[in-house]
Amino acid sequence: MSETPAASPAAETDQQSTVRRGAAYDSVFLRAARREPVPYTPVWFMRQAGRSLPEYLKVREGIPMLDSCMRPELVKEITLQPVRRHDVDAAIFFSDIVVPLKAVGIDVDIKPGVGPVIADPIRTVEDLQRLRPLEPDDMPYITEAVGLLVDELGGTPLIGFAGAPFTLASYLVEGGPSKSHEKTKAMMYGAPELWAGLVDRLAAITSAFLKIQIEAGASAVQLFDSWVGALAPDDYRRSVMPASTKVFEAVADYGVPRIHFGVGTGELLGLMGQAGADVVGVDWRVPLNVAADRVGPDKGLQGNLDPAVLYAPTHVVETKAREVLHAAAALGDSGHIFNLGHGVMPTMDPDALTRLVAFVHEASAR
Ligand code: 1CP
Repeated sequence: MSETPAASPAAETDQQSTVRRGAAYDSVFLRAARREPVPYTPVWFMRQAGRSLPEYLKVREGIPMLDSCMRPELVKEITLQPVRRHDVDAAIFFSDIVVPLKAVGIDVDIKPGVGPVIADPIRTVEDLQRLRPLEPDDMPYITEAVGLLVDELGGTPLIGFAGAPFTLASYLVEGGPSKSHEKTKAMMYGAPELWAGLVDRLAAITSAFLKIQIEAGASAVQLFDSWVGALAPDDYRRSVMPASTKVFEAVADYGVPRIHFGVGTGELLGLMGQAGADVVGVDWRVPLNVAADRVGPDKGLQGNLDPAVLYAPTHVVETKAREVLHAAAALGDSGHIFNLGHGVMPTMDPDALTRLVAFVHEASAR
């Protein structure tokens, strides 16, 4: 990380922002995402900023989750914590997929131990009218936090992110976390026009959220479609993929790598490869050499150690991590970003993650 003092984001010119974005351009993470040769495999962890770290629990004490996302200095500190601790190759911006929904006026709260809860779910054409477009001025705190972070991170890239239309729609329609997504699917199957209107509005909100982060200096973005694995391929292709493709197209001109992730997506990997991302995230159920065949040529892959492996002894973690690296050799010399198959769990030992980063760097050195 750079020692340079943070410049005031308000005083920043477009040119400075371009220069600052440039600082991470040759980082191992961005090179791998562009499928350029790398000296070792880069690694970061989904949900690396958060509940597994005692220093996170300390700074969050007494501050509700969504309030914390609106405090730039706090967002900066939480985003940097795992970078300092684990020596990961990228920072993921500390926020949440529902933050832009709150910014457009949806009554959403993140309840501890539950997740996002929506006071008035969206289930009718009238409800849909409440989902207005997201304007850059709706989120000055995001622009400020990204600016502070990019100054501090120097050559370490910052990954911006957003929720994909299907996963956001699930929270909005169900009213909270759901295992079966039955109300969401009922709308998708039973009211296709309403559904199309919903995912279209969400695609616009998500595109705007990603643009805000990229324009402030994020040098890669990840679209989280965490729950899309609940769909059959034909339904995904018909009812969801066009909205996700709109998001990737909306940010294509910035030239920053676009990562696309979901859980349980083994049967969807081919379509996700076509949806428009540069890198496809894979959970632990499909070995990366098989995923490479399904996703198709010219795409990077991210993943895919089973997060639960981290609870096993170190030598087992290393054996399993080596298997992931071995499977990724199918991609050739580049194009693999090491990650877990899903997020860091709250009870995980942070030291096991630090050891894993060092191991991946060492075992993959070329
Ligand atoms: O009180 C707390 O500490 C709240 C826990 C928490 C945290 C740390 C939530 C609530 N969100 C976050 C931060 C967060 N969420 C990040 C930050 C950066 C990082 O990864 O380190 C990111 C990228 C997200 C994205 C997110 N939020 C996703 C997609 C990623 C994934 O894990 O699949 C999803 C599905 C959410 C919704 C959400 N927010 C919070 C929870 C507990 C959930 C999941 C609830 C559910 O099971 O449906």
